[in-house]
Amino acid sequence: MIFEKIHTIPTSEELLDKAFRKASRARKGKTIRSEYSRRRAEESMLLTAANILSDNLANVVRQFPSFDNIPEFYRELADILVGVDALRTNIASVQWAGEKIHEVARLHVGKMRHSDDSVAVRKAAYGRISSIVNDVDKNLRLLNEARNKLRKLPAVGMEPTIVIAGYPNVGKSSFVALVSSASPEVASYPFTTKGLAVGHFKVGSTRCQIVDTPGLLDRPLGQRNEIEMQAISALRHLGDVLLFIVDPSGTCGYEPDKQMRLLDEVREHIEMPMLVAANKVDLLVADNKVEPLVAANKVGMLDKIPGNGFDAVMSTLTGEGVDDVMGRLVSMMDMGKYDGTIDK
Ligand SMILES: Nc1nc2c(ncn2[C@@H]2O[C@H](COP(=O)(O)OP(=O)(O)OP(=O)(O)O)[C@@H](O)[C@H]2O)c(=O)[nH]1
Ligand SMILES: [Mg+2]
Repeated sequence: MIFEKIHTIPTSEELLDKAFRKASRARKGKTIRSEYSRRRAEESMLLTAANILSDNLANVVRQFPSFDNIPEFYRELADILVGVDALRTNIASVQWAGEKIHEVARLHVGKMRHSDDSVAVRKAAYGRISSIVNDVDKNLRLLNEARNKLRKLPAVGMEPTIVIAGYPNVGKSSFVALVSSASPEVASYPFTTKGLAVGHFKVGSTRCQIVDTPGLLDRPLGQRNEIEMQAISALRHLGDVLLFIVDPSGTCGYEPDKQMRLLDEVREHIEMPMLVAANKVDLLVADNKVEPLVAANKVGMLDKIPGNGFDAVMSTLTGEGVDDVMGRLVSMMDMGKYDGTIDK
C-alpha cells in the first residue's frame, strides 16, 4: 500500500537534538592548535548539523507520494482523511525549511572567515537554524498525524471486488467475517466500523476481494462525516458489484423506511450491479414463526423497493441464505461457481 512506507515523522525537538548531538560528537574528535583549526572545527560542526537537518527534512518530504500520480481511490481517501491541499502545504513548508537551513549554514560559514570569534558565529547560526526547525514543528506534527491515518488504509488490489453498503448496525461486518479472510469488529452499536477493511475469498483459482465499509445514514453528502465518506469513496471507485444489506427487523436502530431511502439514493448515484439482501431474518422468523421469505414479505417492504424488492434473504447469525447471496454476487461478476472458499 502506497502510504504504508511512511515512517514516523520526528518532531522539531527530536530533529534538533539528533543533529546537534552528532555535530558535537564530530567536533570532539578534533584537536585545536590554532585559531585556524578552531574555525575549521566550528565550520564542520555547523555544516554537519545543517546537513543532518536538511537531509532529515528532505526525507520527510520524499516519503509522501506525489498525490497527482496515485490511484483516484487513494487520493480521494487521503483527501477525506487529511485533506490533500493541507498535506501539500505542510510538505512545502518542511521542504522550504530544509533549503533555508542550507542557506543559513553557508552564510555563517562565510561570516566565520571574517570573524575572530568563530564559536559565537556558529552559535548564532545554531540559533537561526533552531528557529527555522521549530517553525515547522506544527507542520511536522500534522504530517505525522496524517501519516498515522493514511497507513491504516487497507491494501486494495485489482481483483474482482464486492463492496458492501447499508445503514449502520445491519450486519455488514458480520457478513464479511463469514465469507472472507477479514475479521472486522462486530458490535451491537452503530458505526462500529470506522474505516474500510478488505477480506479475500476464492472462486476456483481466482482471488477476489470483499470490502467492508462503515455504515451510511440517509442524509445529504455535505452532512456526511469522515467515516461515512470512506464508504462512499469505496462505492465510487472499487466495486464490481454492490451488496446492499437491509435490516428489516429494525433492531439496528433505524426504521426500514430510512434504510430504503438510502437504497434509493445509492441506486441513483452509484452505477454498479447491485444485490439487495434482507438480513437478520432469524429475528423475523422467531417473532412471526414463519418461513424467512414470508417473514420478509410481512414487513411490507418488498413493494417499497423499486424493481423486484429484496433479491435475497439471509441471517448472518445463523448463516442461512449467506451462501446463496454470495453465489449470486459471484455470478453477477461472471466469475463461475462460488464454493465458499475463504482465501487467507
Ligand atoms: N439476530 C441477528 N443479529 C445480527 C445478525 N447479523 C448481525 N447481527 C448483530 O447486529 C449487530 C451489528 O452487526 P455488525 O456486523 O457489526 O453490523 P455493521 O453493519 O457492520 O455495523 P457498523 O459497522 O456499525 O455499520 C451485532 O450485534 C450483530 O451480532 C443476524 O443475522 N441476526
Ligand atoms: Mg461494521
